[in-house]
Amino acid sequence: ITLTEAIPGYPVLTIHHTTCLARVALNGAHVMEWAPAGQSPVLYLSPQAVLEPGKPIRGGIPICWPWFNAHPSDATKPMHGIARNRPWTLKKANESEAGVKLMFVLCNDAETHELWPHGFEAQVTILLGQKLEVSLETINKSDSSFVITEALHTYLTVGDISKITVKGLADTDYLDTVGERMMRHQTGDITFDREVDRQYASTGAVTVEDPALGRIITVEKEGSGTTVVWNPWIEKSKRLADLPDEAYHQFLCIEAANAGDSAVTIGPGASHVIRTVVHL
Ligand code: TA6
Repeated sequence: ITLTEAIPGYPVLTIHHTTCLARVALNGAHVMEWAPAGQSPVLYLSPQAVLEPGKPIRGGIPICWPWFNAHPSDATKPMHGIARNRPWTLKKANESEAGVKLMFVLCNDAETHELWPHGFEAQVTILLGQKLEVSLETINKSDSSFVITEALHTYLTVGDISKITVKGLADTDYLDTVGERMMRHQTGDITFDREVDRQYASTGAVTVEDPALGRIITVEKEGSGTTVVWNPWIEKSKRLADLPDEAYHQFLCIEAANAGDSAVTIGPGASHVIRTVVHL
């Protein structure tokens, strides 16, 4: 494990382990890259990702918290909350035969209070090995309840989006946010020939079958009632400055989330954990 600041003020942990290679930015406690030993990268990182303090990274696993998408009542607040656009404190970095365990903490301060007026401690625990596990724990340090929505917004590298099959969400209801927002029902597996941006009411695992790369990626989760599936396709890719126009062919987001009906109410002193595990 080495901590470097190739970009001044932007510390990144580089992990070279027998089980995997990875990079994790302290900005956002953000897993940027992960490749199990002997495999090509599993996470997608945009070549145009902006690596600047305070800016979200396009790719890897953005931590979207304590709200998912736009702030529920104030559109001037940052998309996807306050976690991915500020530095987290590295509390632990342990190496074992199984891999590397990192633990980051974010506590409320005057800045976060401006954006989200609650007392909290958020902890991100990352296990980097043959599998990748990210857990986000929210601890309510205040004396009143609060509600969060959240997503571990995992970008997966795929060989060719038009040949991808996503299994595990058949017969599930979802909120389709493309065009007119409406509830729909998923029959059969998910394939891609247009923009897809759907919030499935599901607690189960998902598999991404990628014949072009000859592999199947499994995304398991705990503490999550929503699975978000997103590919921007052509037009939205063009609108995203930190994403090459053609990049939509090579990635897919499978996000362990809590949004809509699965928003989480956390009582004073209580805590909640959402976890995602990615493996081949
Ligand atoms: O993945 C769901 C989503 O809300 C999409 O609508 C898209 O906006 C994506 O997140 C990325 O959001 P970002 O703020 O990172 O550009």
